[in-house]
Amino acid sequence: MLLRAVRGDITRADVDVVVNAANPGLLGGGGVDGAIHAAGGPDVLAECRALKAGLPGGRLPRGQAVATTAGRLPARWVVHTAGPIWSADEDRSAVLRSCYTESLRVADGLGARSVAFPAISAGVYGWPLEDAAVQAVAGVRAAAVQHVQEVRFVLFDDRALAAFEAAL
Ligand code: AR6
Repeated sequence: MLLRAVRGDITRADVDVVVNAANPGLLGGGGVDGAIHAAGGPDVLAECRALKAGLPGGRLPRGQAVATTAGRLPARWVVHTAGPIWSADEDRSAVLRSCYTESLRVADGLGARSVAFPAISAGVYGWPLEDAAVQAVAGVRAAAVQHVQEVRFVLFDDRALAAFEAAL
């Protein structure tokens, strides 16, 4: 797998799979989740609703991942994962790494060759950016894949890009 970091808007990424930093309720939100649903359109939300109906308690456990098609996005699929909320008292980093490993497992199962990730948990969920980047790279490197050849971290600003470049 080739791993690289670029600056940009993930909704415009020309890849097979875009990973969404969602929440366990799966029905959209702010940040990158809001941007993916806005750009992807109502079909993505409708598929999320259907997936949610099949989950225990209607919730996706943090660190796990599910796939929908990508609606109007250039990508073919969106893989939705719910990151952990940052805690200074509890080490939740295994859950954050799992978001990356599980998302890649799901993407690989779809036959995806290229996957774009945002900086999961590094926005609303408050994870310190430098460590979010370290966990992201570790989570990706822990994945065993057959089809995925490229993992692209698509970062919204220069600070996030610098953090991921350092982690890589
Ligand atoms: N492209 C790439 N990165 C983006 C984009 C974009 N279009 N928009 C934002 N980012 P966040 P979280 C960056 O808050 O911390 C939602 O309400 C952003 O700058 O989107 O996992 C969900 O529904 C930051 O670096 O995700 C959940 O409730 C990174 O994406 C909650 O927020 C992640 O920020 C998830 O919080």
